[in-house]
Amino acid sequence: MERILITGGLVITATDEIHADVLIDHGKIAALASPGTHAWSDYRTIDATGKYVIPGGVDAHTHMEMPFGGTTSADTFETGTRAAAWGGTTTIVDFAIQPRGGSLREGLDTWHEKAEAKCSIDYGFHMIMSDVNESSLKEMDTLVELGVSSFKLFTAYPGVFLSDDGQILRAMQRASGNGGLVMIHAENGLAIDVLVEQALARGERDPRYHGEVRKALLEAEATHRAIRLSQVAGAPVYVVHVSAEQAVAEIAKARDDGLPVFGETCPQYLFLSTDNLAEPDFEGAKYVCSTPLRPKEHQAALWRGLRTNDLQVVSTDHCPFCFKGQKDLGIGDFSKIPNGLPGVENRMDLLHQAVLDGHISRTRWIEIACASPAKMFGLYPRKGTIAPGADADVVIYDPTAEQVLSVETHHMNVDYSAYEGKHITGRVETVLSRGVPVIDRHSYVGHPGHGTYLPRALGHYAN
Ligand code: DUC
Ligand code: ZN
Ligand code: ZN
Ligand code: ZN
Repeated sequence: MERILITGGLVITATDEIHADVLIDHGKIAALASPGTHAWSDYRTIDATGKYVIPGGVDAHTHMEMPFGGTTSADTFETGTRAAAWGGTTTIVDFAIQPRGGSLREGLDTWHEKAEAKCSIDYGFHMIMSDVNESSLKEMDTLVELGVSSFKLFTAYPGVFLSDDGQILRAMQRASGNGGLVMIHAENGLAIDVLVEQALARGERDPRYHGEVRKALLEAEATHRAIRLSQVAGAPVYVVHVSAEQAVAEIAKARDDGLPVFGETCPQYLFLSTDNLAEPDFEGAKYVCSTPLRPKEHQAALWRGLRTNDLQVVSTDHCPFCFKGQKDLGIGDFSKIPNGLPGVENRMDLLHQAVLDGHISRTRWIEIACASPAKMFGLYPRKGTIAPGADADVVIYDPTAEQVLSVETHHMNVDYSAYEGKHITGRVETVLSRGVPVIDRHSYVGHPGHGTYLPRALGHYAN
């Protein structure tokens, strides 16, 4: 059916809440109309009475099929994008990885092969630069032209991903010329490696020590350094997966000084803590990710940052590893636990719960989960809003349905839920991707290959 009319719902965008009918034609939003004023004769109706009509979620940070620590993240593009759709996300931006000693183009080609004809929803790529040199710096310009307009660099993981300050400065200078955005994984990886070695020598081997050696101060230090380098380069910077209160403070200070500095946090830092990392019988390994979970006291600063727009985006850093067969690589040595948490399916629900818990408003929910990531990464207004001309990526969300998050009911290809047993009020009912149903009243009706590659424009960031 090419024409769809969604009637009776409350349409929520980053800026407005209005009772309106949504008219969809040929995969695009055609119009928003006063309820009952539609003029079409040939269309399918979706009754959204009592429901929210929201833009599909934009998850700007996922790792499908990512090689890490001798294993590979458990969701493929097929399983991961299907799970995303179940959770009301209709766009992901995943991270292609430049092989060390190889080119950006090689990395991009590899990720295209992984994703091609597999995705249920639309997808784009960022590029992880693990080898900054003359030739990869030049290649950044080409990548921007190919729609890969953002580049992740690491101050962590020496020998694998770490770039030194000179390399980071050069990449930022290049981005300042070509309009690309440098994203930084900010943790002082060299200092962390010293602390890892010392902890293991003391016999500290359990998952909870992962949180102790990856210190908040070392996240704050690397965040500060990235901000200063970006200032010298005259380039914007986007700090990924911010978890420490002190790192939020660095970003807030820079923004108060008028610098184009942006921050992302993730649901795991808002809802989980070092209490989870300390779970007995190696269960803490389920919660090992980097940056690490922090003591609960950090959460207030993250919520505040989201309210004050010192943090602009919540994405998942979805990087699932099974407890059995993957996380257990680190039994007896926490530093060998593959880093990452599953979450691509849970983000929209957890943030809706945050609305009910009083942390954020409904429009802010849509802003941090849909509109801001789309703007930041050159997908707006095609993605992230409900407005004439936008892709009809639309979620019918039931704000009163009750659900309990569990491995028994989730669709991610991983043998545990990081939020097992958590009660959520609110549930995705129907999901359209470019006007095509992917989830229809709690049934998956999509197919691999519906999702298309999204070449992205340059981001437009409003400070
Ligand atoms: N952090 C994770 O937790 N997983 C993948 C890479 C990263 O930086
Ligand atoms: Zn038609
Ligand atoms: Zn990272
Ligand atoms: Zn990541």
